[in-house]
Amino acid sequence: MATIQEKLAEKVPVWREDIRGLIKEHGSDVISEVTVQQAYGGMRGVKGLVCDTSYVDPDQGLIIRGHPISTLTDRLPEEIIWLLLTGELPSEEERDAFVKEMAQRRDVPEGVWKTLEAMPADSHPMTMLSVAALTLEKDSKFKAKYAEGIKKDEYWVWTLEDALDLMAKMPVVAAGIYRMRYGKGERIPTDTSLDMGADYARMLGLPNPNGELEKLMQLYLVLHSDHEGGNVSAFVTHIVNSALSNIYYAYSAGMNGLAGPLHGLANQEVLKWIQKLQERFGGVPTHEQLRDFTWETLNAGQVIPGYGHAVLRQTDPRFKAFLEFGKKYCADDEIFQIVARLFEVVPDILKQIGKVKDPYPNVDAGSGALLWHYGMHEYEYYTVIFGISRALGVCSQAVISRAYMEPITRPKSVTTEWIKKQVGAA
Ligand code: HAX
Repeated sequence: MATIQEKLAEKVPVWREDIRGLIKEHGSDVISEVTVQQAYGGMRGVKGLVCDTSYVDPDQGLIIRGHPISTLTDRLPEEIIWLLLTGELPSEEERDAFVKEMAQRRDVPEGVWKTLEAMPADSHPMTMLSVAALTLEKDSKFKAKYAEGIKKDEYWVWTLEDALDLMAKMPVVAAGIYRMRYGKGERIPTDTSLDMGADYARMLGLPNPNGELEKLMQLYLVLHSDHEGGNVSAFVTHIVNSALSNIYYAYSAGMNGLAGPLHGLANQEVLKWIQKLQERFGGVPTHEQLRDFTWETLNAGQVIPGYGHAVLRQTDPRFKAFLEFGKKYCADDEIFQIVARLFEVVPDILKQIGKVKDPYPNVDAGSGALLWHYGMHEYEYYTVIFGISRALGVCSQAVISRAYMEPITRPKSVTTEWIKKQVGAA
């Protein structure tokens, strides 16, 4: 049995050699080209980034290290961390030891709580999450080692230490934010005998009938963990860490991107939108009423939250996993029923308007309904859970980038004048 540090110490030199050979043999081969449309269009489809932790197939959805996400839904978040970092699932023995190791890293310094308590009482919970990550920064092991003067080929070792610390602490921080921000009473201390997902569910202090909330949180942390390298939170984390700003700075920056309504805030927007629906029609609307409301939203120039994706072109398998969970545990819940019914109505409408490339639900379309069912009605908080899950992916990506000894990220920008000259435009 190996520890994660030993496993990576074995693999990193092999990966490096492989990439060195690839660059040596094929360094000047072309893998992508950029059109004018792409340069002004959010670089959609431009292949200029490497991410080996996961890949999003337009039709199959998220694939983590070769495993489709639908095959990983019964795994613990710790197993996913191991998979993201090493490319393999842990043995049972490795998993159990790693769960224990991660539990030992959960302590959160008092200064973090004091900082959060000093923030305005109506701060957005995502702002609190980002500030908490920055407050933890003072203890960065990478920063301390860098100041001592370590070699570049060792950067990954200390980035890994920071990454594991951060991933382990953020659920504790997030549960503390929930209780503080919404007046739920004292913080509930961590229980190091539990895995990350179960402990997080317990620290929230919400009803947990038959352990269902624990199961939901384990699933939640797994499903949102990673989504290749080009999404806003992953890309931002990658860029900031490439400047050797440590993982706390980089993750905090990534979370500021996740807080946008076109990215991680969409789960909050979905719930708001569904509640408007409920208010308007009372109870679960008919298919016809849902159709009218969807058109009304579109005609008002707004997007349908939870639908569409920059890469996916089919129903997100993560949405399907939440739908299955809901059918199993809360099929009678009104909000869940609306989510399920919207799935029957919205794709056809989005297909009709023509311009939407992916008319199907993404992960955010279903997650909020389940949280609501288990008593978490503060939907502004939902993105925080996305954020602590996304720590798994973005931090693993940073470790791998340092393992590959990638340089600072610095693509070239050009001016409109330059583009006009280049393409011979008037
Ligand atoms: N409702 C209405 N219109 C939509 C739409 C939706 N759900 N999704 C896309 N469109 C529109 C776009 O606004 C765009 O219109 P304009 O040309 O008039 O600007 C057009 O369809 C083409 O967009 P696209 O190429 O299909 O989509 P993008 O890659 O530009 O954007 C988004 C992808 C996810 C941002 C987009 O689908 C959207 O805004 N969805 C709603 C918000 C949402 O659910 N976000 C969460 C995504 C998952 C995620 O990252 N979670 O963190």
